[in-house]
Formats: sequence, structure tokens, C-alpha cells
Amino acid sequence: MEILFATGNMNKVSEASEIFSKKGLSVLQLELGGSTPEFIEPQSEDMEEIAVSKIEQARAMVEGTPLEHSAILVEDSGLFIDSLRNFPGPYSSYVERTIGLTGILNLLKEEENREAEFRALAAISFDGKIVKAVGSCRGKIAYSVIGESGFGYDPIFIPYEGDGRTCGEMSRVEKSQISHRGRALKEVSELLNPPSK
Ligand code: ITT
Repeated sequence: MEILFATGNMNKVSEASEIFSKKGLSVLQLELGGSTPEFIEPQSEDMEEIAVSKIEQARAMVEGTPLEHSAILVEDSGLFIDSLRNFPGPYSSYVERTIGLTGILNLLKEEENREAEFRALAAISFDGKIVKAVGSCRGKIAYSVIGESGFGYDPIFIPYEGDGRTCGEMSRVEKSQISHRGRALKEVSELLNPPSK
């Protein structure tokens, strides 16, 4: 079975491919007419609302095309920093594009509490149903940008379940084992294809 991932982020597609391949499922980026469709993300603090809205938009886009009956995956994620009262949270994309990683480090310059959490909500629509799962990963914000792997906030996030390196210093496989997205995608893949008892 093939799953179409409605995302503009190829790093997410690679991470999902890695996880779903273990279930014998392949993941491809959803493309229509040779390009990745643009979604309107509702300004909401509720990740589930954002994910469901993306699924509805994607389903409407594939209607009447050869992809109409394909399974569609969406995922919404963000970085929630304790001392900033969960900022940037649902605004993580915007904040990354505007003030960037150094902007976040500047906001935390005098702050000793570096606790933070990545959260993800993954949802798959297939056969008229939607299955959803959440995942989180706790850690702390580094004092500088370290590492060139991954994407987004990876070079400033040190997961507690790691060995002190940032996610930006980890391989894709290492990150997926403990990451918010790894967990949400693994769970949603199990709901799709429950292990035989
Ligand atoms: P979509 O097209 O799937 O929406 P996106 O990159 O905009 O792709 P999100 O809105 O889910 O994804 O991500 C919100 C922000 O959080 C964005 O700035 C990402 O770079 C960042 N982010 C999400 N997951 C991350 C991860 O695993 N590591 C580092 N940063 C991450």
C-alpha cells in the first residue's frame, strides 16, 4: 500500500518512509500536476484541528483525480518551550522563518530553564476513516546552534533520551527512535496495520 504524505517538507517524507517501510508501506510526497499543493493552515492552537483541516483540503484536491482513493497522511508539529509559556508552539513555522534559531536562543539568553518539548500529531485518512496519533519528545534548548543534520529546530534541541547531542547531530534513524514524529508515525502506522496477535 502507498501512502501520500501531504507536506511541503521532504525531511518529513524521508522520516516517514523510514518508519512505514518497516510495515511494508511506502510513503510518497503528495503531488498534483507535478507540484506540491499549498495548504491553508488555520490559525489554531489545536494541532488536531490543523491536521484535520489539512486532510480535508487534501481530500478535496485529489477528488476526481487518479489519487482519489489513496491513503493520505498529514502531520503537524511544533516546539513548545516551557519558560516561554509554550511559545512558539503552533507558530513554530512562522517563528523559524522570521526570528529563526538564533532569535529563539536570544529570547532564552538569560534563561536557565531550557526545558522544551517537540509535539506531533499525525493523521491518516483512508477508506473514509481518519486515524490519529500523537507523539512528544522532551529535552532542552542548547546554548548554540550545533549540527547540520535534520531540519528546523533540530540543531538547538537536545532530547533527554539521547546522549547529550542535539537532534542536528543525529542520524535520521537515531532521531526517529526518540522523536515526536517518530512516535506519532509509528503509532499511526500500527493503527493502520495492527500487529497480528
Ligand atoms: P508541512 O508542510 O508538513 O506543514 P512544515 O515544515 O511547515 O511542513 P510543521 O508546520 O509541522 O511543518 O512544523 C512546524 C515547525 O516546527 C517548522 O518550523 C519545523 O521546521 C519545526 N519542526 C517540526 N518538526 C521538527 C523536527 O523534527 N525537528 C526540528 N524542527 C521541527
